[in-house]
Amino acid sequence: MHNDGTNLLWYKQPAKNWIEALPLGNGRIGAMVYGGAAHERISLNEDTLWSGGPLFYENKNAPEVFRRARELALERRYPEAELLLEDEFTNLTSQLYLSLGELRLDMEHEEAVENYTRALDISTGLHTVEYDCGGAHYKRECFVSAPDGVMAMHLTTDHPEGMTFTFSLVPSLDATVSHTNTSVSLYGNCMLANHFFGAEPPVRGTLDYGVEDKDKGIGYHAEVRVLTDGKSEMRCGSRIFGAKSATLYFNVRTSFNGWDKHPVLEGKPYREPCLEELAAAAAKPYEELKEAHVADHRSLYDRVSLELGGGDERLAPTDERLYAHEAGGEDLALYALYFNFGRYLIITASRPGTQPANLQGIWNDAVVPPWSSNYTTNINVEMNYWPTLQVDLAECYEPMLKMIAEIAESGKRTAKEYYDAPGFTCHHNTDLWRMTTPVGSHRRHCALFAFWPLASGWFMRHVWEYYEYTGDREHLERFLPVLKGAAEFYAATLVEDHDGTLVMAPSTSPENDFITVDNIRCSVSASTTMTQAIIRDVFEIYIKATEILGKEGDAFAAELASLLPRLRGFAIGSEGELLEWAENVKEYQPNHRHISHLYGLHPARMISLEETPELAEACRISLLRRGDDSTGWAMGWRINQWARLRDGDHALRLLDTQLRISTCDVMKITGGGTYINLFDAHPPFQIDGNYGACAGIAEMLLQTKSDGSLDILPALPSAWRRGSVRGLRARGGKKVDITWDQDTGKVEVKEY
Ligand code: FUC
Repeated sequence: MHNDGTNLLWYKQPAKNWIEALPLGNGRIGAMVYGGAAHERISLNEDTLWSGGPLFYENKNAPEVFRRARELALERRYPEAELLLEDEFTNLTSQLYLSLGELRLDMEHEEAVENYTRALDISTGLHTVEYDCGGAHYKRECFVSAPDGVMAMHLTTDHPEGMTFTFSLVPSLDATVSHTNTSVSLYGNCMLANHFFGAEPPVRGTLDYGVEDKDKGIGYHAEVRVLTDGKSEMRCGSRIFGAKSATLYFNVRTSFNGWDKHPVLEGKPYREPCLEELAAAAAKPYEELKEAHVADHRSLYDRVSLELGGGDERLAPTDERLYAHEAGGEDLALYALYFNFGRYLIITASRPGTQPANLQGIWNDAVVPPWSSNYTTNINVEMNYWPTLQVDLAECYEPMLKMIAEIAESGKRTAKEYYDAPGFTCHHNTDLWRMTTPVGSHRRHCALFAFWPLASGWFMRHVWEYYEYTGDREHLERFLPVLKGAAEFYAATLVEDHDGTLVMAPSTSPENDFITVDNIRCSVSASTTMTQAIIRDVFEIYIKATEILGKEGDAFAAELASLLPRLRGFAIGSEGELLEWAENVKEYQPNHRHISHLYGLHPARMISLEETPELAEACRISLLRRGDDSTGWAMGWRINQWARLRDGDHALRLLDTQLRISTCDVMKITGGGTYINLFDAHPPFQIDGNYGACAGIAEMLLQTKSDGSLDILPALPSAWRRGSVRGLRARGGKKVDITWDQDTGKVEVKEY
């Protein structure tokens, strides 16, 4: 295997735990391979395996509560407004993204294992384990195929008598497992669990799987079967012996039939499709299946490359490289590897027709995962899609766009029943069932995350950016009603503040609070910079979209245009920072991980060094005040912000901090980093940081100015002396190759 240190993760020991295992996926099936020589474990997921079913959390008093909270906020009685919202506006939490279980493989090895390696080639999506045992060589190759829809694992040995192993599926949920000599199936239903959800996600063991169909959750059928030249028998499960080679095929399908369909009463068939796909894949020669997988993977992965140079340090095992980097050793290729790994995670987690990447992408081994492994929409799911268009993977954006279109439907009821407003809205969490209501369950200090009906607005930036990068007018036409629905909600909820400007009151700034003049910790204000910026963004996007589509006479666009100059804009605080709330108040946590008020600098483009230098400087001061050290995603966001401020050295400093090793897998809100499998550590594992950093690196190398011209190497760190990047996409759809040498000052650019 050719290794230049930018496409290969490899180790001299198997994973000790899940955060050392290596991810495979086809957008739908997720697999984490531990790579144990004698005892292999592969943790398995399916992207529609969630608890629950369609459900709307009603709150009949919500519109009245909202009106009262608005009055209180406008009267600057913030703590009262906050308390009211927390007590009477919030509701139950989202559903859980579940773990399916594990494929276990136990080799009957009697002697010690030697010369062990495991590797994931991210340019092909192939995982390999190789070792010697008892004088024989063993090799195991594994991948999850998008074209054939299954996972395959191919085992070979040159042992004259072949190998012996047993295999099984170990469920995470209450399920049935049944074996034959050559196959194992695992099936059951997820928990409907809605009625179990109290203030917190449920605890394992208290989950209710239901007895009658109406009370059951998503049905699933998983199966693994083996083809081998060896023999098989039932002994401690399915046992294969005397095999020179064996191929295991795995598939899983669920009854999920759409966000608004009961998963059982209106579920779709899943057992037969699961078995049919499995049979079709197993009918093909293994090499053919593998070639189709590699060709498909490469067709996406090979579109972009990054070369930053480097020496022999790039050949070391990945964990050793991370430790050496943290100790201050130079490893330029490590940045390229990390960037490529972000692209790999897009290809493996998001494919057309699959669910968008959630907090953990599609990989989760817990029944009750951190933050339910849901879609957190006040930064996290947005960040998951930041790099996708930049690295020329527009088709992998489809799941996000589809979710947005579905939320534009499900969120109408929340707009109506919580705000008495037209259009649609979505608060800070959603799930497979496209929930849009505010969570929080009446807890103290929940408003800072729960009261935030701005996700629907932020999503419009994604709708817009897809158009910017692809120029796809049909997409814009299709999404025009969605853009309109988002704008209608905000247009209807705006209110005049005492200075005559229009604000959305009350407002929060995810997820920070401030100290009131009475020295009370509070998150609810009369307006916040992020809320105002998102609303402005939505209005401007709708207006631009109607212009592009030749709908100049659009009356609603004219109405929005008349609101724009009245919207409260950006302001600068007493320390020169960009103001976060309506007043110049002290942050409760000055170094907070969220930098929501900088939305206008990134991801939006309302603030720039060229066009609004004073505001850009205010953003710089805000970033300095917040500091670099934070959770994984928060550092990822900061990389993008510093890139927009054209400070490549600061962006690289953040990347270096993000690359420090983490071994912590419990929930913390400080101390982010990277696990040795290159997964981002919030901690715990959260995939947004991987995507955020990947986008940040692209942003350091290429941006597009507001006049549409290319901004080449806007934030190139001085340490990246020579290099090249190929195939990045700019807004406007151009592909760009750049080669640079900072010593000679030579930069070559190719646009196509
Ligand atoms: C938001 C963030 C947390 C975490 C969680 C999933 O609440 O503030 O840091 O990422 O989402």
